[in-house]
Amino acid sequence: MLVTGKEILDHAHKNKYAVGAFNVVNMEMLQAVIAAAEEENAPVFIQTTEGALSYAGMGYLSKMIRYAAKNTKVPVAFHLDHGTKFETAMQCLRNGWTSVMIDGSHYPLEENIKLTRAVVDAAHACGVSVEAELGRLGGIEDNITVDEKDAMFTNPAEARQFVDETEVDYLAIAIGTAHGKYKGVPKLDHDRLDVIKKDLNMPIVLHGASGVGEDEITKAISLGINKINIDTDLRVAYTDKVREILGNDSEIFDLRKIIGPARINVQAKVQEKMRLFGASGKA
Ligand code: TD4
Ligand code: ZN
Ligand code: CA
Repeated sequence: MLVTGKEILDHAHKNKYAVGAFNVVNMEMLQAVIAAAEEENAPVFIQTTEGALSYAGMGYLSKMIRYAAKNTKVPVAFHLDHGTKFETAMQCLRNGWTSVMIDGSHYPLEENIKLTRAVVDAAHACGVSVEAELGRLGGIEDNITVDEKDAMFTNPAEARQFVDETEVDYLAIAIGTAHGKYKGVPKLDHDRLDVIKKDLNMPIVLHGASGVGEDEITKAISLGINKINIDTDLRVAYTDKVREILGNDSEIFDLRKIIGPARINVQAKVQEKMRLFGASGKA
C-alpha cells in the first residue's frame, strides 16, 4: 500500500516506535526490503538519494518502487533522501514519490528555512510529505568539547523556529551520528533529543544509524525518534554475501546465484532492524 510519509510517522509518533527507512539502488535491494516488511508486518520507508537516481535513473526507480508499494499490504512511503536541490524535489513530486527530504543543513539557518519552505509549499499542494534537516551530521569523538558539540548539533531553539516557519512534517536532527562506518563507538546526545522532542512534539528522524549500538538506538526511540535511516548496514549485508560466494567458487557466473543470496541476506538484516525499532506488527 503506497502511503505518504506523514501517515506512517504520525502513527509512529503517537505510538512511540520508529520506522526503518532503507536506501535502495536496484531491484534486489527493493525486493529484500519489501519481503522483510511483509514478513514483519511492518510499515516502511523505501528511499532513494540523488546518487541512486543518477545511477539507476528516475524512471526505473520510480516505476519499480511504486509497483512494489502498490502490490503489498504493508504501508510503504516512497521517499527522496537528502534532496539537495529544489529541482530534484519537484521532479519527485511529478514522478510519484510520497515523501521528499530537502537537505539545506549546510546552509545558514535563514537560507535553510527559505529553501525548505519553498519545497513544503509545493509538496503539500501535491499531498506529499516533507522532511528537512537542521544541524550537521559527523559523529562525536570522545574528546569533543561542549562548544564543538553546540556548533554541530541541532540547537533546540533554532529547531522550534525552523519548524514554525517551514511547517515541515518531520525533522532530522544531529545528535552524534554520521553517515557510513564509524571509527570509534558513537555516543548520542540523548539529552538534546529529549529537549527537542518535548518542545516540537512531532516525528523526529535519525540519520546515519548503521553502526550505532542497539542500546543507543532503543534509548533514542524511547525519547522520540520515529524514522531511522539505514544504508551502510544493508550495503555490507549485500556485498559480504557476494564476496563470500565469489570467494567460494571462482567459476560461478550465473548472476542469480550471486545476487539472489545477497537479497536474502539483506532481507534478514532489514527484519533485524524492524524488530529493534519496534515497527514489527505495526502495519
Ligand atoms: O541518509 N542516509 C543514507 C545516505 C545514503 C548515501 O547515499 P549516496 O551514496 O547515494 O549519496 C542515512 O542516514 C544512512 O546512514 P548509514 O550510516 O546507515 O549509511
Ligand atoms: Zn542521511
Ligand atoms: Ca553510520
